[in-house]
Amino acid sequence: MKAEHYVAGVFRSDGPAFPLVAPVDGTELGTVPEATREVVDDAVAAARAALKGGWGAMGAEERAAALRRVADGIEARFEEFVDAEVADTGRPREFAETVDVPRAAGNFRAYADLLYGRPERAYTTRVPGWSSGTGEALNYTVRRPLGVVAVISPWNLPLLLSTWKIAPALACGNTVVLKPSEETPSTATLLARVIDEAGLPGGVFNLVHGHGAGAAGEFLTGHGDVDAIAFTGESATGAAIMRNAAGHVTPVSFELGGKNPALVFADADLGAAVDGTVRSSFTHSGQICLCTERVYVERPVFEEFVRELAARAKALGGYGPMISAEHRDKVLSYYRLARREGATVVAGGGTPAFGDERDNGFYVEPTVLTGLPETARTVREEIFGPVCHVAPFDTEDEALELANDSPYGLAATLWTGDLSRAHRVAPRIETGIVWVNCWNLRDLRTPFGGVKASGIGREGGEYSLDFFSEPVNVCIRI
Ligand code: NAD
Ligand code: 6OD
Repeated sequence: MKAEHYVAGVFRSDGPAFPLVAPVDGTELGTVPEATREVVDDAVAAARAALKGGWGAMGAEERAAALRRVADGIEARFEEFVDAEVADTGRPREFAETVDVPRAAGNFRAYADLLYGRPERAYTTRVPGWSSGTGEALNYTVRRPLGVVAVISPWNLPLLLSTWKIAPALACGNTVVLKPSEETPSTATLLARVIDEAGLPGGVFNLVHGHGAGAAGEFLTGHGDVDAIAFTGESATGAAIMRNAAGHVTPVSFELGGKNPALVFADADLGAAVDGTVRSSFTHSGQICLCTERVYVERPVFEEFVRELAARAKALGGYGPMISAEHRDKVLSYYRLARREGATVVAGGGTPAFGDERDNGFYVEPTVLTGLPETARTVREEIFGPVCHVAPFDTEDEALELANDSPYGLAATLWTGDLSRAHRVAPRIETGIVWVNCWNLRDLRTPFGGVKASGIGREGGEYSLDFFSEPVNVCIRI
């Protein structure tokens, strides 16, 4: 898969090239062109021209039909998308087949449906004046596109997360410039092909490749002609983007990092809680923002839970690598830090030896830790690898205090057989999402996002449409 920029409906590969490395075995997959400031300027100008050219004014039905053609196009190239996502990320093929690619098509269909079925969410009132003497007025609200939207996406779910923003942005009539992660450019390039084939006018969707700080990401998010920024990635990157965007007061929607807690009560189905925690801590080798890194277990079942979880972690096979050598080294540095901080390593804690080419890849072992104080950096900082720390608690209040004692607030998982407890505890957890007796069960219409350092705003269904469009009040004096 050759990574290319896509600007004003034209594929190009200008800019210096950098290597794309396969995380499974460290080999070079190809090269990626690094967008210069000129390429970024061209992309933003093309997006602006396409906006003026009528995309924003197009009828909802035609825009929805265009989004559906993109969804169909993704499905028509299903295997190519799977191959590209597997090559760039090293994830198990089944994950790309069942999550990444179907969800990407689903993202376009979901927003086509919402758009098509949605009359303008208009607040219309005809009322006597707000205060005496102002007379009667008719107030109504129209929603218009924000304009040119910059989408900056991470490497962990490259296609799923970029389409999660591109689809609603386009649905609302905006034009888009996407900068995917430099680690995972391939499915973005394929998406540009699909969008081209789907006949969207040139400039409606643009793609620029390259790095973030001091490069394409920074050029784009600091650009004076960008009207909004939708970003998913680390909290520290979000802060840098915010500083950069402040110069033009560009609005932002942020999905950021997490240090997600799971609470396991003694009244839970313990088998289900262990199964669920294996999924929530180790899926995609912990490289999903929703993954659990802190597990709190009620004391009577603590020992049994740890024993079972450790056994399952040790037996895990077929897992994928970390995205890069750099990220593997970061995760391993936390494994060493955990030991220095006094952790008991009950499973994993190092790198696996496969005896084949994977030994040149960027793998780390699924790891279960216990025995750390809540002040330990290992318990407080996002690691973004296949690792969780398990600690006991005695009361519901203590469990809540532990869960909420974090700078992050993205997602929590609650395991209990007591319905009243579920309803009592869930709203008191300071995260944007609480899953009860499940994990990552997604409905694309629900609000998705984090509180505290985990994000700003919500995506999903109407929530995305709210961010990607601007309400305008029209007041007519009668
Ligand atoms: P990252 O922040 O390093 O990079 C994300 C994107 O930002 C990349 O495209 C990168 O090139 C770009 N970027 C980096 N510095 C930039 C800058 N100064 N200006 C503009 N762009 C810049 O994140 P990552 O390592 O790719 O992804 C992992 C992180 O993303 C984790 O922290 C994870 O929790 C978070 N994440 C959050 C969610 C969520 O929904 N809350 C989802 C996925 C990932
Ligand atoms: O499922 C989604 O819509 C979503 N935004 C998932 C984010 C996962 C983070 O890594």
